[in-house]
Amino acid sequence: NRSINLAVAQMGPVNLADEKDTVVSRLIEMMEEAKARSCDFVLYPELALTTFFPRYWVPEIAEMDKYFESEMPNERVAPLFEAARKHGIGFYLGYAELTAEGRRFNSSIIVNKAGSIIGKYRKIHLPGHSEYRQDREFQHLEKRYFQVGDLGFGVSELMGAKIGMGLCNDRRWAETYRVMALQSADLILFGYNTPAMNQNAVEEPHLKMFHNLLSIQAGAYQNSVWVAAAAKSGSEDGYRLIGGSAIVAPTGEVVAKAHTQEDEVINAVIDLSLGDYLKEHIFNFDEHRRPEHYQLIVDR
Ligand code: CDT
Repeated sequence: NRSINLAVAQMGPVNLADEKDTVVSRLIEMMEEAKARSCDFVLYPELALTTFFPRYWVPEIAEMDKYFESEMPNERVAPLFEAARKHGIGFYLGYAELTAEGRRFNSSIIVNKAGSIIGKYRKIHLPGHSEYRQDREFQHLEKRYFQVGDLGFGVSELMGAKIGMGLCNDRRWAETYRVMALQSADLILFGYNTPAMNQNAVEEPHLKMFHNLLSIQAGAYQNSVWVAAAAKSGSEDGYRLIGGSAIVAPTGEVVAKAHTQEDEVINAVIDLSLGDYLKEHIFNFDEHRRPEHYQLIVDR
């Protein structure tokens, strides 16, 4: 059978004062834990190398450049790529990307067991706003610091699987999963940073975790795919992020879940054939989808 021993490396907080070298050491430590459990692949969070800086407003966007990577790999993250080669483990890493033309993206990559980048994604559903908002207790400035991704939702072939990527807010949108499932994705990976505090007063705090799990469980089931999501969690300089990193089967069932808000590795051996009966029957796309009635979805 086709299977992958998949690790999800949830991270505790990264504070403003934390150096990237220290963060990379934490990532390597979790990779070693994954290696000790014979894992093939490690999923790290969104913006894994830095604090979740879009919560801070600065007048000049270039003031945020220190949080961006203008090369990948680069000197500071090279030890992570070396560790992947040494241990024979692939990984997904979320980071802020600054291109040579000065474009900024919230990006993720898939790196294979030989330490080579084989897939790249730039976040498409950017939440929040682009200007400082006085009416908000908490800023969420992803629309200020990042452009909408221009690479679409693709899939990469690795470990005998078709693997797709999204980042954080993408996991809440049905279209994200469906576009990749239509390319026969077996596994969809997300890194996330979800603030624990209410952005609007009407939402109960417990709904943050409910909606996190609801989204990835529904996405998995309705598309017959495995879904894994890795949080950056805990209190970053007083701003709390939810944990709840999880691995979800194509049945929609959670098969592994983090229980802390710290650096924590969870893993599961995922059988890539598990969703086959769903793909053949209830979610047989060719048999049962009716795209001629879905036009509105792409028209607006
Ligand atoms: N990082 C990220 O995309 N976070 C969003 C917060 C939405 S509230 C503005 C999320 O969907 O979890």
